[in-house]
Amino acid sequence: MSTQRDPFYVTSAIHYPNGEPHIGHAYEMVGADALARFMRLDGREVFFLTGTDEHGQKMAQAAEKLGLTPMELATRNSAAFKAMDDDVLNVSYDRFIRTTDEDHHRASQELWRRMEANGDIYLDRYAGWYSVRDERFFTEDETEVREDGQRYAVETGTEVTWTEEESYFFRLSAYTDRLLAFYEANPDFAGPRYRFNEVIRFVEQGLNDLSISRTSFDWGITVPAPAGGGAPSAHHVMYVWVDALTNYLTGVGFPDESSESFARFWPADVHVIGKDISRFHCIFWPAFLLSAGIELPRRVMIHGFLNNNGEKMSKSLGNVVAPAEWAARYGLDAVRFFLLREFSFGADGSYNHDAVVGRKNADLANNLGNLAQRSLSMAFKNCEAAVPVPGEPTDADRAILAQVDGLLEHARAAYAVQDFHGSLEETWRVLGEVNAYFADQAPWVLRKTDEERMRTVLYVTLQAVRRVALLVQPVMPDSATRLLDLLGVEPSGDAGRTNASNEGPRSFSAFVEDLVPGTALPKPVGVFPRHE
Ligand code: ME8
Repeated sequence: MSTQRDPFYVTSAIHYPNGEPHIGHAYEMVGADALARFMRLDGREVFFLTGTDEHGQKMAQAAEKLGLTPMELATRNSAAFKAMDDDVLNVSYDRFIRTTDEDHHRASQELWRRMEANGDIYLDRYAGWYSVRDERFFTEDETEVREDGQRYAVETGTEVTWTEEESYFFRLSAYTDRLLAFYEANPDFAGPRYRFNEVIRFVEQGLNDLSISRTSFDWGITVPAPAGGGAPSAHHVMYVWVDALTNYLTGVGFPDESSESFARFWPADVHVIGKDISRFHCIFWPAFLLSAGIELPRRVMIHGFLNNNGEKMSKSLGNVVAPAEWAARYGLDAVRFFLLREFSFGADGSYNHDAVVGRKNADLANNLGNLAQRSLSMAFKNCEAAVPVPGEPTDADRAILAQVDGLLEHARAAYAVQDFHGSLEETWRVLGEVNAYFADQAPWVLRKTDEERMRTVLYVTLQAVRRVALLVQPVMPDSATRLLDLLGVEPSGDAGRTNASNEGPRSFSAFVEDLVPGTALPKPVGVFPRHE
């Protein structure tokens, strides 16, 4: 009988397919994917949702400029985002949702009905500033007129336009106190703390009601007819963020709350999003759910922005890097490793060629690749191509393995708060210790003086490499798998992705197991090449 595994529901943001995906999108997907893979390997039943956010004025305008219908543009670029996940980044999502999917329309309308039934929606007129680029309303004092005579949003620097139309409103103001009480009771609801604090400070100033429908264009989900009868005086489509946030419910079966999937996976464990959309996820989203009587997600992880050499990426600066170009230049796993190792997920980060090559050569080729290749080659040549039979361990052997053994618990604590960087940093600190051990013990000298001791040192080193390889699978799935193959570690079969494309993950339950002496080893080949 199989025991039911503990569910874990993780989502990325859904991306606007008004253009092609860039490395910022890739960064988010790599983080969310590492988290999903980690939890699967650690025995959780994972559902990982990603997709594209296809409605709204930005999409409608972008399509018009290209002479396409919004649906044509969405379909074309949504495929580009999916191809990035499938063909470039090796992202192990379980569903790729499009907000134009039929079930998503039903889910969004049902959420709307519930908020309305709770008395939180009323009809009024909106008159104010709107940024199409940000799909966001701004009050006058959040904007400024610049030298060119145009008005811009101060926070995001995007142009705003005067918008005046009939609109439905959500009584967000009524949720100020409830949200603050919720944050207080759930200090880990959002992370990192400094970004959560920004949200809290904003709510403490008091919230205004939110315009949640538009009438000046029709590319969106139709607002359901008012429950009390009577039709609205204009054709309303939902404000794109109402429908966008609802994707997290649709993805697991809402509005069918009795569905097995919804019961199992809702509330979401982690929404992975970028810092520019923290208010939508930490304020609007919980308020909508409170209104609709739906449980709130457990956590929102707010990652920083990735810049190019310290500069913001933008089409006008011409420094937008295509993820596929990067993966082709450095190798996908080196890129994934760099993105999660170089800076902490919550902070902003910057990349440049030298930094990526530095990580690839020092951390991967030298510290991990060389150690693996040297210990495996020695075992292959001097121990009949098998895992060596160790003698009695010394204090040095026990001490180094104790450090390696501690890495799994460290990783669990780190991944619980999406601290991928912290986990990798500690893993590479210990790997440094293993390298020092290997150099001190000098098995190539022992080969001539004390063969049993040589075998023991090789066994201990391979044991350490094996545990490190197990732990880095979420970050570098292909390279880690190849290394585990070289170490003669059997795939566990039950820890794969749901829509499996790569075979052979080994679950963390194997972490405490030992290499079996005498297991045949294949001829070793380098897994982490140097960047020349
Ligand atoms: O905001 N570095 O979509 P989006 C890191 N559709 N992350 C970045 C980034 C960068 N340079 N640029 C963007 C949207 N991102 C909405 C989300 S969710 C219900 C709706 C991140 O395509 C950004 O913070 O503009 C967001 O999390 C994601 O990429 C999608 O951005």
